[in-house]
Amino acid sequence: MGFLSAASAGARELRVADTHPQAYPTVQALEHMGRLLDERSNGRLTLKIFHSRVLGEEVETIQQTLAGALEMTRVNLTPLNATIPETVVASLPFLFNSAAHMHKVVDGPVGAEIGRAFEAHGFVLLAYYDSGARSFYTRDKPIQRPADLKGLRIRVQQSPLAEAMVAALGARPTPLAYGQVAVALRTGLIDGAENNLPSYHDAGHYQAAGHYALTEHVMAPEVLMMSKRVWDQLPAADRALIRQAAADSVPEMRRLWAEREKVAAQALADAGIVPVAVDKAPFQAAMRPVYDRFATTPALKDLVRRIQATR
Ligand code: GTR
Repeated sequence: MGFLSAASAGARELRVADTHPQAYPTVQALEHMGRLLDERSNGRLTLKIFHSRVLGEEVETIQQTLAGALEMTRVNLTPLNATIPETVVASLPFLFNSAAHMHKVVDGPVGAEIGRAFEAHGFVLLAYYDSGARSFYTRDKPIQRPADLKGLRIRVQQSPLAEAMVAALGARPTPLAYGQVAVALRTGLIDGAENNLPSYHDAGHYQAAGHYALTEHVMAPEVLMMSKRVWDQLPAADRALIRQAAADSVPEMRRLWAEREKVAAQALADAGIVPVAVDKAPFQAAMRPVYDRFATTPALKDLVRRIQATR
């Protein structure tokens, strides 16, 4: 008995939630991280992954993580906008001009600064993961210019910024949890939504909304974060192991993501869906008031400027 309790001293299972199913790259990256942590701690630190939103939608797992009832969650940056003001910056439309630009920013000083801002709000940022670019898709008619969105009910993530972005394009923003989008599209509660190709395909949204316009308006990354309440109770050596395993899951995630973007495009083509290129300039021009409304403080404006200057 004495031996057993000594051997398991400090053992800790860290629960992590993800909205996506097991085969999705974010969950695969968490599995990779879990293997690294397990190996490097000799089985003392383990990840228990709750995928397929069994612990709830993103706004719920964010709250559970804040409370310390859940150790970690993997969410997109945008549903954090109302909680962590600095996340707004990286969720702004047409801010990143490529995946390479986004990588350079999140891997550099601006990414670290946004990461530190999580701590003032009860979270510890462990990793930025890829999320490609989000584009609009619709049920009934294709979108070629902003005027085509006029009056349409477009689902957005639960974020004031996401709502304002869609409103600035003349559509009616409809905030819904991710798990409700497929049914809302099927039943006609909404006319369209916006997401990257892997999510559009994986969640079956393409089955109801077959017109995908390549607006590529938002490139907000995914984030893996931990509850600061839990973090503060961990020994420094365990924190270092967790940070390192999370960092080491990033290259794996990038590889899986690039692969998945191709697989999704092919599967969609097989289903007869070909994303259509659009002129992005008028979409981008419509976003000026959104920048004015959300990048308000000198600190936020400075982050925007530094991201734009990152080459
Ligand atoms: C996906 C993202 C999810 C979730 C979803 C959404 O691209 O990976 O974490 O935020 O979008 O639109 O709700």
